[in-house]
Amino acid sequence: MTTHSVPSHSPRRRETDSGAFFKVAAVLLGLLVAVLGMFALLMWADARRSDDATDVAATAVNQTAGQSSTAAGQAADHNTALPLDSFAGVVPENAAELAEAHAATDAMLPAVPAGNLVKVKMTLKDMVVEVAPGVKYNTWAFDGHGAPGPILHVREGQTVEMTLVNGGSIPHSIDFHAARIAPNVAFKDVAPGESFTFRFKAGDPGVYMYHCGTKPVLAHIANGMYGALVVDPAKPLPKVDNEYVLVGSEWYLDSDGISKPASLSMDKARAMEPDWTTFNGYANQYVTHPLTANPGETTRFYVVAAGPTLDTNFHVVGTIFDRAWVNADVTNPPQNGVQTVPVPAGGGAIFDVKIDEAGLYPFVSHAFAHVDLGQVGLLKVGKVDGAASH
Ligand SMILES: [Cu+2]
Repeated sequence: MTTHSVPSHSPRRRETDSGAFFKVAAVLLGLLVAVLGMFALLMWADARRSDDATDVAATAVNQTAGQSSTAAGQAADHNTALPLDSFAGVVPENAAELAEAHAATDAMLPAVPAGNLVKVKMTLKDMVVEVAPGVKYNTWAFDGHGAPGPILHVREGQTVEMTLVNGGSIPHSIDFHAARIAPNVAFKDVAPGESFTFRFKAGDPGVYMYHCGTKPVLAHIANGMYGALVVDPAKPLPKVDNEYVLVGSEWYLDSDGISKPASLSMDKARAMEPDWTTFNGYANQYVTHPLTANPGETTRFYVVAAGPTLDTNFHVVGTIFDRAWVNADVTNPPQNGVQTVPVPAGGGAIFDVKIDEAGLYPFVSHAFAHVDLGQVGLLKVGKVDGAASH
């Protein structure tokens, strides 16, 4: 009978093996410690380098701007104490009156300029804007527009010639998501008082974000440096009756902004704890001054989520998207019969709704904390009285 002998070692042999094993293990462990030590050293050096970079940026900003010193100072301070003071919903007593008096940002999509070359000139400026009734904020934004910047509209194949004039007190830049271009060349920092012109071909249809890309980008976007560019496809989308552009964004305040303008709270921006969230820069502005449509018309919304960090979960109460070009991919057929579409920070999407029945149809970010903070408006269809449902 054959037996399969299990290799066995004498006790003596086992002892020897285990001794050798421990020696090898000790050597390997030593090597591991050395390698980990090296990694730790490299990571520490890297952290030091990025801290230094932040400090350099903060110093540069501190030297050149008054209100920016808070943001930049906080950018270098990593010891954020939580919880952070919230100014969410804090408005003066006459807020309703102020909201009524506020001229809502024009959300209508402008016409496409004629010709193959579309010249765009924007001047960046340090300016105070209102982000909610009676709530003032120190932005770095676009002269004549505030935040967001102008809605740009071109057709696929047109060339955009962008001239950025820096009328602010620190360096800024402009980054077009619609462009295929070397960012280190085109999206470079422009010093205060300087201007810079570059061109790109709008070869990819959709709706795109543009924004300042100067470091720290979180602070520059949070301070209002963003906008939307619509690129019509060469083969046009179905014709609709109304076209509106909505740019979602959030605001992080270091004070309530009532007795004096608030500036950026970098701590809150990092913690993603906004005081206000808005469509086109001002909380609830289209609740007081609704966008309009007639019964039976189709309305198209071009939505960009500028962030700086949070998404906009776009939904129109009382209807369903007949067509939704998710991620603004207009080279493929749209989705049909969709209720809510997340528009990611830095992304865009296009929505068509045909509404037959007169009424007040709220459009929201269905992440409802955002509705509470101001990211809600109304599409008023036909002649209606009364208050909105949401
Ligand atoms: Cu900037």
